[in-house]
Formats: sequence, structure tokens, C-alpha cells
Amino acid sequence: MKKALITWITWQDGSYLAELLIEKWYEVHWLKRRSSSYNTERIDHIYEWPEIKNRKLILHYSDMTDSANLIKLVSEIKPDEIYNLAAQSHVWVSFEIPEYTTNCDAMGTLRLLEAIRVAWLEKTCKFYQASTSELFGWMDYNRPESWYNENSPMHPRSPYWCAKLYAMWIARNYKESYWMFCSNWILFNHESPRRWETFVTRKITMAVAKIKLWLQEKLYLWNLDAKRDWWHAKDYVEAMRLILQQDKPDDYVIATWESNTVRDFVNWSFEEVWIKLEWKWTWIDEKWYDKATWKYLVEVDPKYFRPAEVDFLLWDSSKARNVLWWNPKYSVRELCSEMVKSDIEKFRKDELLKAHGFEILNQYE
Ligand code: NAP
Ligand code: G4F
Repeated sequence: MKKALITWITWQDGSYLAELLIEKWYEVHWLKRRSSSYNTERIDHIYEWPEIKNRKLILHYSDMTDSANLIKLVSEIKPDEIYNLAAQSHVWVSFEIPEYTTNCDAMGTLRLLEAIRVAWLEKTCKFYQASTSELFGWMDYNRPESWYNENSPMHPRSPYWCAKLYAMWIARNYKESYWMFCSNWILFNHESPRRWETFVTRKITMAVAKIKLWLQEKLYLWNLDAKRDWWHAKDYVEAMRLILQQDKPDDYVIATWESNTVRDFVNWSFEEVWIKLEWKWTWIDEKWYDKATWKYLVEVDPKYFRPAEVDFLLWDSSKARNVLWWNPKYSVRELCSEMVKSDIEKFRKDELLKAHGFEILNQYE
């Protein structure tokens, strides 16, 4: 049985990856940092699986800022594969806490690589680093040849991306210096019902669900014209696994070639609940109202402005498709629909629970 170490599975990618690796008969070790509130709702169900009786999902307390603990764990577990997913991954937040973001995302990766060396696992342990598409900064809309690939020049535009750039290069450096198996995966935005609540897609689908259920009045956003290549996180974790099954380490761009605006995602989400939006310019910004009721539902709030923004990127992921035979299965509209439905379900249950207690909830389920 292969052993995998995933640095954190409490959120989106880690939870899907843990499911996938357990299905493939891995012994999965996962790291969790201490929290004063429960944050394991995305993985609690795995412990209920019948398969888990014969397979293993093992928890260890740790933190990417604690070198001694990482060395101890890697030496004890002796994993065959490490998937480094832990990060302070919110771009806007990284402008507020740049030092912590660098400590966790950049130095944390270095600590983990050193832990592999201290444990003498350089030749046996494969290392996967979750890198990000926005390392490349701007692109020229009008020049298709400027689509980015693994070798394009980089220009990160936030403390988070600067930290991720370091993490990517230190992994490349350890590959060249110590002949370690280190692969970087340069990812575009991937989303799901398990996405953290303040990323734009989940913020939108949660707001749409709450507006539909009369629990919220308006949704506040900012740059509605920003374009992203959103795809389902389930498609992406399959690529993660494939990257570590290759004979040689390498870096891969993972993207889908499709790009849509935040505005599109807002429209699709409201369409899921049969609300048709119409927009209107005021003297300062735009507002969107429900065509049927004339109620304003979406507005711009400058609070969310970023000191530097990446408006648009296009990616060339032909290497991943040709070498890994990776092809996404979900479309962006399916993703949006799944997220809205899941949020409606979630808030309905929460409301039932509040109103009638656990007895009714059990009947509902
Ligand atoms: P996420 O939802 O933000 O989850 C990040 C995980 O890192 C959480 O489980 C969090 O644990 C943990 N973490 C944060 N600070 C930590 C620390 N100091 N020590 C240990 N763990 C810590 O991220 P995601 O969307 O699943 O993405 C996974 C990885 O892919 C991240 O490295 C991200 O930067 C990268 N990535 C994601 C995307 C995307 O679109 N999703 C795109 C490109 C790259 P807690 O639960 O304790 O907070
Ligand atoms: O959902 P976002 O916050 O994601 P962003 O900044 O693209 O970063 C995500 O994807 C990266 C990979 O491409 C990852 F590296 C990173 O860890 C993270 O997972 O914002 C998407 C776009 C941005 O242009 C943002 O300015 O939506 C715009 N936006 C407009 N209004 C908003 C909002 N973003 C957020 N979070 N909240 C808003 O109200």
C-alpha cells in the first residue's frame, strides 16, 4: 500500500484528493492545524465510508510554520508521495497579512523539502507543489500567441503570488540540486461546493441561495469584468495524482482554455433560481436589479478593491493534455449549477434546523 502525505485536507482540494487516493488504496496521512472551532465538515463523511475499515486515513497535528514538527512527521511516516496543498491562499487577504502568507506559503514549502532531506527520503519520496496561474500577472488580450505555458515569464501581483513564486522555484531548485522528484502544478481557478466562502464563485452562489430563500437582500462585489478559467476541483485533483505517477518530475499548466467574467458567473447563478437580472449605470458604478420585482440585488463595493489586480489570463495546457492525457469532465455551467443547488440545500437544512430542531432535520434527510 502506497503512503501519501497531504498537507491539509480540511478544505476543497485536499478533501477531494483524500477521497481519490483512498479509493486508489493509498494509506493517507493528513495534517491538521489546531483550531478552536470545528473545520472538518468537508472530510467527516470519509470516516463513515465502509471502505475506510480496510483502508487508512490518519490525522496528525501540525503547522506549516513548525519545522521541527514537519521533520518529525516526515521521518516517522516515510511517505512515498507528498502533496503540498497547505497555504494562506486568499489573494486579497495576503495584502492584509503578507508576512504570515510568506511564512506559510514560501517558507512552509522550504521546510517540507528540508524535512524530506533530513529524513533521507530524497530518492524515494515524490513531492508535488500546488502552484498558481497568476504568477504570470498580466497578459495581452489581443495576442493569442501570448497564451501562457510552463516557460512564460512571470510577474506576480500580490504577496500571495510572490510567496508561491518562491515555493515553485525552491521546488525546482531542489529538483536540480538534489535530484529530487519535485513537480509543480500551475493551476487555474478551480471551484466546487466545498470552496471556501470568500472566493468569488462561492460568495456568489451562497448569496444567490440566500436571496432565493429570503435570508439575504443583496450581493456586494467589485471587479465584475475580471475573467477567470473556472473549473471543477474534482477534475483538477485527478491531474494532481497523475503528475506524481510520471517517471520524471516536471511542471505542468492545468487549465481548460475557457475564460468567463465574474459578470457571467453572476448571471448564470441567478438563472439557476429563475431570476433575470438587468443592469443599470449610476453616476459612480453599476447596479443590477431583478427584472420582475425591480429590487436591486447586486452592487459594487469598493471595500473589495485589490491594490493590484490580475484581470485576465489565458493558458496553454497542451503539455498536460498530451503527456498526462488529462481532460476535464465538467463544464463551467454544470459547476455553477451544482454549487447553487448545493448552497440552497445547505441553507434550507440550516433554517429547518434552527426552526424545528434535529428531529425534523432527520426526517428531511
Ligand atoms: P484552501 O481552501 O485555502 O485550503 C488551504 C488549506 O491550507 C486549508 O486546509 C488550511 O487549513 C491550510 N492552511 C492554511 N494555513 C496553514 C498553516 N499555517 N499550516 C497548515 N495549514 C494551513 O485552498 P484550496 O483552494 O483547497 O487550494 C489548495 C492549494 O492549491 C493551495 O496551496 C492553493 O494556493 C493552491 N491553488 C488553488 C487554486 C484554486 O483555484 N482553488 C488555484 C491555484 C492554486 P485550515 O482549514 O486550518 O485553515
Ligand atoms: O475568487 P477570487 O478571490 O480568486 P483569485 O484571486 O483568482 O485567486 C484564486 O485563484 C488563484 C489561481 O488562479 C489561486 F492561486 C488563489 O489561491 C485563489 O484560489 O477572485 C476571482 C476574481 C478576481 O479578479 C477578483 O478581483 O473575482 C474578482 N472579484 C470581484 N468581486 C472578487 C470579488 N473576488 C472576491 N474574492 N470577492 C469579491 O467580492
